[in-house]
Amino acid sequence: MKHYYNPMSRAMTTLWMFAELDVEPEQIFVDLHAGDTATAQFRKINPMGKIPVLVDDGVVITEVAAICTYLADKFPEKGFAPALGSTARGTYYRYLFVPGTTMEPMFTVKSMNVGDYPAMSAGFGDLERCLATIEEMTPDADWALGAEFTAADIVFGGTLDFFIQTGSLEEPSDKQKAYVRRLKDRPAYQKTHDPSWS
Ligand SMILES: N[C@@H](CCC(=O)N[C@@H](CS)C(=O)NCC(=O)O)C(=O)O
Repeated sequence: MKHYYNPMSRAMTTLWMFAELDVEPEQIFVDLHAGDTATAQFRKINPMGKIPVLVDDGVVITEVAAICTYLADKFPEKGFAPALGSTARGTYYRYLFVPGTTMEPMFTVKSMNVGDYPAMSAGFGDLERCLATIEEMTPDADWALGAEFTAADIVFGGTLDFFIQTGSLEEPSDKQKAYVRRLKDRPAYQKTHDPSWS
């Protein structure tokens, strides 16, 4: 498996996933400032010119959530995904999908100071609804699915951490801060995140 990454990017979440699984792929450092994602060679792998990218047996997997979901399924013995067909699986998918479909576009729109837009037709709604969703989904204790830590925490928790750290989520609640603290206490998080992120 080849993992295209840069530790100061969203690829820190897939790096973290590998560390949680205790799996070591071939790591390919991508220098964002040197324009590595704009080369014809890289665009052939990912036309979006984005990292992280995972290549497994010639198959290209892009998107943080897709890579984490794929890895959780590839190493079922590590217990990072609930059983197929269980109701927990439904909750799990929600935590995997909301970051990319709702949190990412909402905070991007917020950072761009876009004026009025039709929130009813925008899939990510408006900031108030998005913040309420994040608050409701943030676990009071333990992890997204209860006692078991899963890829849902890496994708949802990693995205929450990212937007708190970048200041996009301006006033995290006590519950959100406590959840992110629990994530940061994990050895695999500490191994893969620059100390300035802690
Ligand atoms: N939706 C993508 C976003 C990935 C992303 O935005 N990556 C940024 C770094 S944080 C990137 O590769 N930017 C390089 C570029 O656009 O050239 C995912 O979830 O993987």
